[in-house]
Amino acid sequence: AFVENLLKHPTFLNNTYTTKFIDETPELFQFSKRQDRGTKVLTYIADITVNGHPETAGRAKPGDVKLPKAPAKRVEALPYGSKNLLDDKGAKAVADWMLEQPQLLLTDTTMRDGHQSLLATRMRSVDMIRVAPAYASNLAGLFSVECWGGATFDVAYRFLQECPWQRLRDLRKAMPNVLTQMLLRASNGVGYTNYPDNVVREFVRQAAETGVDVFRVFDSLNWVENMRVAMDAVIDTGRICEGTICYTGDILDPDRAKYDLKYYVGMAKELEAAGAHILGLKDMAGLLKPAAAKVLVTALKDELSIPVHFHTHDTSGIAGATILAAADAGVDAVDAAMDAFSGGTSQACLGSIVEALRHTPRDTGLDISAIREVSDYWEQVRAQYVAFESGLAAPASEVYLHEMPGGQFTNLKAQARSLGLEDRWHEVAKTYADVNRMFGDIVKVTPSSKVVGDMALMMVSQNLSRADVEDPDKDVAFPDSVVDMMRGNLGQPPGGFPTEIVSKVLKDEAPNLERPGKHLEAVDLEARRAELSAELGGKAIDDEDLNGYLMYPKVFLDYMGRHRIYGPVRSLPTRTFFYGMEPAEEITAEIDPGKTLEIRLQTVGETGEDGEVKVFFELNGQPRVIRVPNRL
Ligand code: BTN
Ligand code: 3PY
Ligand code: ZN
Repeated sequence: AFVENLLKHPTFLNNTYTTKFIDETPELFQFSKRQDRGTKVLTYIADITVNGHPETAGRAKPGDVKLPKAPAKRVEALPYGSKNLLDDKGAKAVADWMLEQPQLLLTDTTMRDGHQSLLATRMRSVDMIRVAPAYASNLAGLFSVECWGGATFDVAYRFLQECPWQRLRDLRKAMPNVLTQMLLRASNGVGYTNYPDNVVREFVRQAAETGVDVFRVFDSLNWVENMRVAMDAVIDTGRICEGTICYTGDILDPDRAKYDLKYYVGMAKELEAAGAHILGLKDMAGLLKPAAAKVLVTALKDELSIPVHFHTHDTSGIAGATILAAADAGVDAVDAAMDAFSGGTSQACLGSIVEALRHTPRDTGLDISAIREVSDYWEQVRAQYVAFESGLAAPASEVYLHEMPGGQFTNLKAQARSLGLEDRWHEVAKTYADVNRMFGDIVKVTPSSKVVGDMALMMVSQNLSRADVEDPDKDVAFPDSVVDMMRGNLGQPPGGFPTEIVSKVLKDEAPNLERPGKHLEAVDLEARRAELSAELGGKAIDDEDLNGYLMYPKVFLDYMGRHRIYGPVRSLPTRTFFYGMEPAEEITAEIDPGKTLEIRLQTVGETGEDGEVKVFFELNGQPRVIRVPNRL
């Protein structure tokens, strides 16, 4: 019936549809017969096999990759890990333990920032869950595994057609002894805008319940005032609150005095006083240089009584040196990515840090052969995602000019490409730096980094210079996100935004200088649950789905609409998800624990008069024919 609705739809008949057609055309979903999950998954495979996946069209294709094989468990009984300590003794005890350890503690970022920074966040849950038992058994000495939050939440719904909560639940179950970690944008949740306080609290409560142990909480303008709601909510759950400074500028550069040592130490003390169990030092662009790290970490260790956890990116190629300098200065924990997901806009190489520190006082104690095995697994995983590789071919000192976060770099480059500005990339980078100065030299991290990026792209595409934008006699149409930020809807940077740019953007409108959440009315959660239930034809709505809807109403509904047609496609192998199947190929997909679909593609028929293709499968040994429109 779906296909009938589709084929009769005027947009479809006129050939004016796009890949968003299904999302934007709810009446297609009005059919009575509910299909079983096997049929839905076959419909998805048939559609991708015939039409391709819109996200991989025209991109590099993986070679003949096999299903990645995870390393075997080296021990049967799971070693006592950081998560066991949290469960037994609580968050404060974990922080105290961190301070007592001589070894440098490590967080593996592969499952969050690693792929966010190298593969536009496109890693699918199955590729993570398959290797999680090897982490629990062979790498239980890790401090934590960063595997949730940041951009992974909306990308899961939006592009991977899967539920981010289910990913978290499955990972937690497969790694019961190691801390899971997420990145939380304070009042911006895992979104790009400030949410009402009760939405932020409810989101944190649910994230803790489903499986997050360590919450790295930051604000995109470093405004501690705007972090308290999220931090308090984390502390209330009994989980670990990592109150985080975002590092920008250069503390050793007298010309960047706004963000000097005193500024960072002051902010760190505010976060400690606000109840942070750990101080996060988040160098999202990789600007902290080795000599500056020595000064900053030494000062933080002197002034604070909580542990310090350092995060950086290797865009410049020098992150390893910075990490070793931080380790020398006594930093308690650092982030790194497994070798195959390290370097460039991602984190520094985990295995190499382990080796560099071996036989030194900060020896991590991790087993390098276990790391190599896991990295070999990640290498096979990465090969499946070549369509999303878009990073740096070589380290780039240009990062000290533009100061773009590693997690934004590839995205902005892709946006530039789609606007036809790819060969003007260095101009975009330079303009990004100009915009930063024009906005008063702000912290650039999601969502403020997106605002700066939007402005830079607008200026380059319209050939506007900073002087043009600042010219009081010149009319400039600012991007919505710029207007929103100048209104104060992301909060205030240190010292506020320059009045000239605020009045140019807002004209006579007065900005709000108070905490944005103060003016947002609490959301009636049960009313929203009822509204969502009605949207989905009376379906019962659990708290996870409600939280997805509260964060991203349209993205969530689009996901649910596609889920009704395509079913549990998260269980498909990655190659199948992005490229469909070849004739005579066989795959399996575990749609529930113990319930596995055995799928064989027999053959793809010719396109009929009606524009439809018959795709012939065997599903668990039974022949099945699926009809899909040929949209090519
Ligand atoms: C997107 O770009 O809309 C997300 C990727 C998922 C799209 C799948 S591909 C086959 C099917 N047809 C659609 O219109 N959407 C889904
Ligand atoms: C995010 O918020 O997604 C980031 O990675 C910021 O660095
Ligand atoms: Zn990062």
